[in-house]
Amino acid sequence: MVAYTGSEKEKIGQPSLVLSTPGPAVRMIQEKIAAQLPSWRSRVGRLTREHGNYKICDVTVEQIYGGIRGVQIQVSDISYVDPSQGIRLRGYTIPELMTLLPKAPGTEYPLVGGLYYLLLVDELPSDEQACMVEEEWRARSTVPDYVYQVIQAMPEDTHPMTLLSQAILALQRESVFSREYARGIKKADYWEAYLEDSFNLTAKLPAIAAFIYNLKYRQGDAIPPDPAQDWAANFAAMIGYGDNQEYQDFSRLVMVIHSDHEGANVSAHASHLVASALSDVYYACSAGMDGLAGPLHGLANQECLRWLLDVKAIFPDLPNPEALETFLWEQINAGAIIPGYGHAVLRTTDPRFTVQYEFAKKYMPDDKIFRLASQVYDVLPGILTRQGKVKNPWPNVDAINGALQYHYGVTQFDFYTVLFGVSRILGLTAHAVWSRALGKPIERPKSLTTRLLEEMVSKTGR
Ligand code: CMX
Repeated sequence: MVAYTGSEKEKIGQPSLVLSTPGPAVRMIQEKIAAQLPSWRSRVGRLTREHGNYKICDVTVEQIYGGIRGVQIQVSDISYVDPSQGIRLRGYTIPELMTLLPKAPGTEYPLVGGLYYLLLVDELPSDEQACMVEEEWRARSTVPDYVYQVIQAMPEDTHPMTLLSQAILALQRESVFSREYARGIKKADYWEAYLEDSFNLTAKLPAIAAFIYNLKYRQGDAIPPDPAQDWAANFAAMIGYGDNQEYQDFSRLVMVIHSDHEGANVSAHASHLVASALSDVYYACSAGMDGLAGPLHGLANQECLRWLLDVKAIFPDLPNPEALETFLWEQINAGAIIPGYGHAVLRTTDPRFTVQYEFAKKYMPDDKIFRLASQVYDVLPGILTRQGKVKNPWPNVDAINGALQYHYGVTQFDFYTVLFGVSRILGLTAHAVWSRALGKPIERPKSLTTRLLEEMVSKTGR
């Protein structure tokens, strides 16, 4: 039995987490968003009114059967993936964010509260504004006991991503939006309730993730939150890294870089689709996590480390470049998918890979798994390019994350996607708030049958 009990003793059926009045950070963000809304609504209104019939792209049969790849179906003003440059969050590249976001005291790594402010408000926060978000998170961070009980009730071998998704779904009973919607809240105000829910959910994520970690890998040995720490460092502290400044910095880095990757990747799109039905952010984020849990998406980081460890077992003393090249060719020729390489949109090395690579070069240059990951990076893109099948031969964010976690002793690789997920919910919730603020409708594209497609193409004679 786990020692962790949380502190809220409440009766099922009585939502109690909701703050009756928003705290200062939420009020500040509400005001900032409200001030921008007239201009955004008029821009979007003008585009749809005056250019509603403007054709953005054609969709081919190949695209319909091929994962609607490249079809521009979404607008995200929060982030954009430039195929040749990588992600920009509110226009800022990863290196710019690492420089410009307010820093946690005593370190050169950002406060994640500052990033959340930027994602929501579209302006770089001052130190004070970033600290206000952190403070608001602190005030809302208590997780109700029943959420922990849901997690504890699951069989021991349940994947941590399932537990994360279930915990978020369990929290749905706290939804301010669902309660206010039932009371007849005006459509123009939906976003404010979404913002409340978003703060409540994101505030609790570090404690939920730490609970899952401690339950699964530390015999349920809970470590209480450290209110002196910021959101990301507090998470690190709650899984046993309270005295490890380097891991806390890594945690800050991880939470910034995984937060968003524009609006049409699997987790973002799943979450957006669910929220478009006016399901609240808990439903939407749980759905987003279910998509992130797939091996072609967020689970790839756990697969990457598994693969690197397999390679290391074959070459315990690190391979020479020729031996590694021969081995990789054998893998590719046998049809293996090398996790961490390739991307549906990117056509360059993922800057989220690069920033972790630089971190590792600085703090763990001699770590054997990192050196192996680095050797693979030297050789594999050339092989994938020569093989000619892969559209992007370069590493993505997942290629190296596990190697760094492993170095610090977070060796349970099935947990890595949870870390990705906790960060990604920052982006999912920011998107959800803005989708409601701009009054985006329910999504309902159209599906066809193969026979209809055959009839359509037969008319063209080709
Ligand atoms: N190793 C070997 N072959 C690969 C490959 C890789 N890493 N990535 C793609 N290919 C192959 C594909 O299987 C495909 O082969 P077939 O034509 O025989 O089916 C071919 O190359 C073309 O694929 P693509 O168009 O370049 O890639 P997709 O856009 O279809 O898929 C992705 C993109 C990421 C799913 C794919 O590259 C992959 O599976 N990579 C490994 C998993 C991974 O790292 N996922 C994390 C992505 C980041 C994220 O979403 O978080």
